[in-house]
Formats: sequence, structure tokens, C-alpha cells
Amino acid sequence: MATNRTFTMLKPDSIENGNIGNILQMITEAGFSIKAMKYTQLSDAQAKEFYAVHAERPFYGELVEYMTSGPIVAAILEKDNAVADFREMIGATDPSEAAEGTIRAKYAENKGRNAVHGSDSDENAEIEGNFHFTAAEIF
Ligand code: DAT
Ligand code: MG
Repeated sequence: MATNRTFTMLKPDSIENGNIGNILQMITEAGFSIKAMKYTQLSDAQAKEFYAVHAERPFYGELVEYMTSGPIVAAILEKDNAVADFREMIGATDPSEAAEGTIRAKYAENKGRNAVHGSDSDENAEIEGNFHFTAAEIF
């Protein structure tokens, strides 16, 4: 069966706002299976490395500060067409532009505190999953 994986983080606003259960329910009801999962807090160095592609952007410092401000839930998800289907399910980066019914439309506060991360390609899903999980933590 053709299937593939994506990587997600439920960001600190999702934890602060009590939305871990709601978001995980949306994810599993959409047919994603959980291959790995961890409740953790990113260090400054981890957040800087994870978001290194945005290092030159004006919001980088704010992004790193925010992503280290509290715990996150990191997970590897599996489903056919996982990367594209998950991006569709999370909605646009800015929740005011996110389609109705998407995770960000329902739960994000603003463009920075936007509830969830979703990988943007199969290649990045692999890199990001391996950044957070060892082989023994992936089922
Ligand atoms: P996405 O998370 O939709 O893939 P991205 O990769 O362009 O968006 O940016 C990564 C994160 O950086 C995003 O989820 C929130 C933050 N961010 C992006 N643009 C921003 C902006 N203009 N102001 C503040 N934070 C921003
Ligand atoms: Mg992105």
C-alpha cells in the first residue's frame, strides 16, 4: 500500500489553551495514524536549528522565543498523501486566512501562535521526524 509520513508539532498555544485532545482527535479522525509522539519543550538551540530555514526572516527571533516558551507535542503521522493532506487540514499560516474547519481556523490565535506545525515536503517530513525521534521511538 502506498503510504507516507508527515511531522507535526502542537505548538505552545495549543497546550496553553487545552487543545491537545481536540487536535489529536481531528488528526486521528482524518485517518492519520501516530507513528511516534513526545511531550517535550524545545531548547533554544533545538528551535533555532529546526527553524534555521527562516533565520534571515524578521520574525525568526520571535518564532524561536515563542516555540521555546512552553511544552509542545511532537509527532510523526502516517497516511496516504500525508504531507499534502495534513497541510490542507491545518490551513493557512495566518488563521484569519485559514479555511473553515481547519485546525488553524478553529484553534490558532494569530500568525505566530498558530496552533500546529506541518511539514511542507516528504523530504522535510523525514528530516524533521528524525530531528525529534530516534529509530527506536518510531513505531
Ligand atoms: P507554516 O507554519 O504555515 O509552514 P512558515 O513555514 O512560512 O509557515 O513559517 C513558519 C512559522 O513561522 C509559522 O508557522 C509561524 C511563524 N511565522 C511565519 N510568518 C510569520 C510572520 N509574518 N509573523 C510572525 N510569525 C510568522
Ligand atoms: Mg513551514
